[in-house]
Parts: sequence; structure tokens; C-alpha cells
Amino acid sequence: MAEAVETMDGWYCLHDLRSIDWTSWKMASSDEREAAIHEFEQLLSKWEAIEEAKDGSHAVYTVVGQKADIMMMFLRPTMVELNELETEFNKTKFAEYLKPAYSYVSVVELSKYAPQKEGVDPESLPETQARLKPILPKWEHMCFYPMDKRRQGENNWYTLEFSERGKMLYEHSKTGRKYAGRVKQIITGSFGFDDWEWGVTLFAHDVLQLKRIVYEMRFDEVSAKYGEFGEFFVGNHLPKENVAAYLHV
Ligand code: 76R
Repeated sequence: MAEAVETMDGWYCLHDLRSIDWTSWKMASSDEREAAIHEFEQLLSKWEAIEEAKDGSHAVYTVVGQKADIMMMFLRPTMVELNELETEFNKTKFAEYLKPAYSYVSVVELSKYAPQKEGVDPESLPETQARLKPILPKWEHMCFYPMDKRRQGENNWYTLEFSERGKMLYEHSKTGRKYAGRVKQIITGSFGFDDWEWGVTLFAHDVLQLKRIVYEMRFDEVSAKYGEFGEFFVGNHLPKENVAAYLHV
């Protein structure tokens, strides 16, 4: 039997995607719209204070294409806080004009494939802690997609030996490192939490870097033979100061 890898798990993660019901938004009075925007901005300020205190993080993007209009990503120390945050948002006036488009529940994950230093628990290292509880970059573009590792005929990731999987992931990480500074990736694990096995969130200043990394990685053995992918979402950063203009009708 192949052996499972140990994982290090950090903040819990919710990707929450909504579509705007522009018809009802336009039918609302301008006072109602203004109040809804103001309340949403206040919630954004509250999330910013949580991020400032390093008790979580969030990112808000507008989605290109018809799959959704807004993509929000939240990180919180517990699943309970994630749920409270979601419920608080759902109770806002603004949420009355939104329709659910997609959601994904996971937890920031690092795996222990790399050989470990004798007597050093990697989880205790400050650099590991920083990666498990990341402050999300607010780069211009973001892309999210869920994925699985294949379990089919010859290509079954879950019957491969630990060392073989580790070797392939090492090769994969070499491709990844070529994009250092241009693409920031957050891998979240979702076994037992959602319909796929991992969520992949990528941030980039130049949107083409998202296309390039995903394409180049298709040729890594680990993706070519074992990667199965769900829906892709791509969007542009929506800073708090642009919310009112974005929602202006
Ligand atoms: O965590 C680390 O940096 C160590 C090396 C590493 C691991 C173990 C690493 C590096 N990844 C790891 C694991 Mn990754 N990653 C993806 C995708 O679209 C695709 O084909 C795949 C989607 C991208 C774009 C990406 C980017 N990685 C994983 C796992 C879990 C596997 C398991 O546990 O079985 C998945 C699902 C996955 C998928 N990866 C990197 C990157 C980048 C950019 C890096 C380099 C990070 C850096 O060192 O700066």
C-alpha cells in the first residue's frame, strides 16, 4: 500500500462567488443602493482590520465572463469563523441583490514531501507558519480552480509510492519557482470538505502569467498524467475604493 503524505494545515478557506442581479439592483432606489454600498464598505473595513491584526485575510475580485460577477476569497483560523463571516455577509443589504454562483471550502495546505532536517519540525518554522496563514496579495488578477489527482487505470496517483510522488512534485515545484515574483500560488486542501481534492488560487500582476504557468505545468508529469481540473474563474482586483464605481448604475 502506498503511504499518505502528512500535511500541515493552516487557515480555513472559503471561495465565495456571486452573480449580481442587476435588474433588481437597478430597480432599487438610489438611497437603497447607497445604503447597501455603504454597509458593504463597512464590512470591507472590518475585514481589513482583521487582516491588519493577522487574524485572517481576504481578497475581492470581479469575475470576467458569465460564471459569476464577484469572487471573494476568505481565510480564517477556524471553520466556525468562516461560517460566521459568510452569514454576516449574507445578512447585508448588498447580499439581497446577489445570487450564489459557486463556493469552495478548503484549508491552506502544505505537504511534507520534501526531506526534513533531523529534529526540526517544519511546522514550527516561522516561514512555514507564514505560508499556512498567508495575507493574500491584492495583485491585479486572480484565478481559482479546483482539481483532483487522477485515479484511473494505469494513472492512479493514490497507488504510487511516496518517493515517486515526491519526485514528481519536486519537478513540479521547479516549474513553479520559475514564476517567483510573477505568480503567487495558494494551495488549499479540500478532502472531506468539498467536491474536489484541492483548490488552486493564483495571483498575478500580468494576467498572461496565469495562462503561462497553467499551460507550462500541463507538461509536468504530475499534471500531464495525474491532473484533473474543475471550473476556472478569472478576475480583476476590486479595491474598496472602487466598489461604489463598480456598482454605479
Ligand atoms: O510547497 C512548496 O512550495 C513545495 C513544493 C510544492 C508542492 C509540494 C509546490 C510548488 N506545489 C506543491 C504541491 Mn504546486 N501548484 C499546483 C498548481 O494547474 C496545474 O497543473 C496545477 C495547479 C499550480 C499552478 C501550482 C503552483 N501543487 C501541489 C499540490 C498538492 C499535491 C499533493 O500534495 O499531492 C497541488 C494540487 C499543486 C498544484 N506549486 C509550487 C506551484 C508553484 C508556483 C510552486 C512553487 C512555489 C515556490 O516555491 O515559490
